[in-house]
Amino acid sequence: MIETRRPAFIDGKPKQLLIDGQHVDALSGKRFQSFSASTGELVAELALAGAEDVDRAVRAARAAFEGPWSRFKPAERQAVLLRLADLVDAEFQDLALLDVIEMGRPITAAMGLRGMLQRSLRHFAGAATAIHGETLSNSFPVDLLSYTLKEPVGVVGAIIPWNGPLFSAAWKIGPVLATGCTIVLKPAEDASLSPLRFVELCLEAGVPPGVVNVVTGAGETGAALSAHPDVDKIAFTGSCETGQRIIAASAGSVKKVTMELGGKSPNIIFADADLDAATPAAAMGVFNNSGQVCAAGTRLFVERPVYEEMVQRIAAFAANLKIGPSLDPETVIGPLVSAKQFARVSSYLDLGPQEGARLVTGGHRVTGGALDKGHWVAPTIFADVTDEMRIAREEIFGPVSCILPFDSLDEVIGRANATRFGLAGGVWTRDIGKAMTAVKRIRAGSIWVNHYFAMDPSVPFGGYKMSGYGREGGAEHIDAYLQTKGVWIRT
Ligand code: TXE
Repeated sequence: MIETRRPAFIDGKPKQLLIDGQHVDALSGKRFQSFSASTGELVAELALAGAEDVDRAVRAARAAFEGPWSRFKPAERQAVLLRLADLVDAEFQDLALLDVIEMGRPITAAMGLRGMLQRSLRHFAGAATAIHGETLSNSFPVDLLSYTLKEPVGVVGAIIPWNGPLFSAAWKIGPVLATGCTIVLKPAEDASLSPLRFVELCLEAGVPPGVVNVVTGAGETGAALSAHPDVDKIAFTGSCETGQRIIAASAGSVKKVTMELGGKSPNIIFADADLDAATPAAAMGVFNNSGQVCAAGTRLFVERPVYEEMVQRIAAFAANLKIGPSLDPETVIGPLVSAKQFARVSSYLDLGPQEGARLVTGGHRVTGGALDKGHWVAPTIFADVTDEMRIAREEIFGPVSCILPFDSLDEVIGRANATRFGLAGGVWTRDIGKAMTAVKRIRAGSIWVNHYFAMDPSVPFGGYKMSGYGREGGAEHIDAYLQTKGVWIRT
């Protein structure tokens, strides 16, 4: 039974910054407001961090990095992470509800993230005691022993988006705690509450003050963090355009940077596929979280012999998805996060028919009763889409699927790759040869075969091409928070 009570963290009090273990106002005293995606109601007033607050947070993170935190043994960091996992689990419903209320993720989907969050935090805990260098051969003329040390990269600035705030916070903070780094986290202005509460739980779990800090605010706050000279690394998830700005800003002090950016991922259905399995997966591969998912399979390529059948099957599936407020346990399609995101998505709803695409279902805002207060878009399918159309090239980040016919393996792989993005892709076939060829030739960081979308802390996730660089999940995730020192000892 899912409880739908208001989490205690939404208490009407202004939310402050969390710097050096203290709740503090912005030095300017400025605040901003966050509203519920479903009801439009004010959820919280939050401190608006300026450059001077970012500087305070970075100083605290630097002092903690060089101070007590540096003396924590790996097993002590592990114990902190395990305590955090327990605290997060005990409070999971409230944490998830913060995202449900603030950014509009449907409650049933939000509650479904519990296992993944637990696995992730326990995975990071395990990683804390598994960090190791190597002993290496060398051919130097005198006898020298050479080996490597893995050391924490230092102060991390993490900037996260609104489409999965709790999960994003955990995947940025987890490796920080595992490796002995410290962090200043900048949540998205539309979804700061679950990251803020998550960081309070870090303190309760025994993370020393200054190790994990939060500065709330909009793009200017993130810009100050990415330009701060004493930040060693930026970990960013968000749009490609903002990512490019952050890379430019971080160049001033040559920060290490990892980028998880957007996508326009292909999902390819061959005629020999199990169409019963492919139909719901292809639909939910786009419509999950109202399409506000970086790896959404928004270019759905269907082989010509089953093309029209699949268009109709997916349209029928989409038309039956329950649209509703995010707190309703029946809801599958919740609201878009904001009026700004709605304006973006509706511009593409208008563009599709103008470009010559066939609107099969959806294509409009859904209103009436409780839905008048937020921005719902009906799951939308455009068929007969061609590669040149902007709806097929640009990330829409709404519940909009573009279906494109194809005739051959070579052709579809070429077209699947004809994008500046390379985050993910899917292939549906019973022919192992075709599947393996597609896996090898699609230029993207994740490929699912006869499935769409899976993530696990043990498996790397990240982008090829303009979808970014660096991986989250897997060994590379931890490695991105470490640097390597080569050591030589005369023997
Ligand atoms: O993203 P931004 P927005 C895509 C998606 C969406 C579009 C716009 O297509 O429609 O981006 O969303 C912070 N320096 N994705 O405007 O700007 C910002 O405050 C430093 C895909 O919300 O990328 C927030 O914390 N930081 C994506 C974070 O960057 C800056 C998820 C992300 O916001 C900044 C989200 C600056 N100059 C959107 N400007 C994915 N990969 O999943 C903004 N920010």
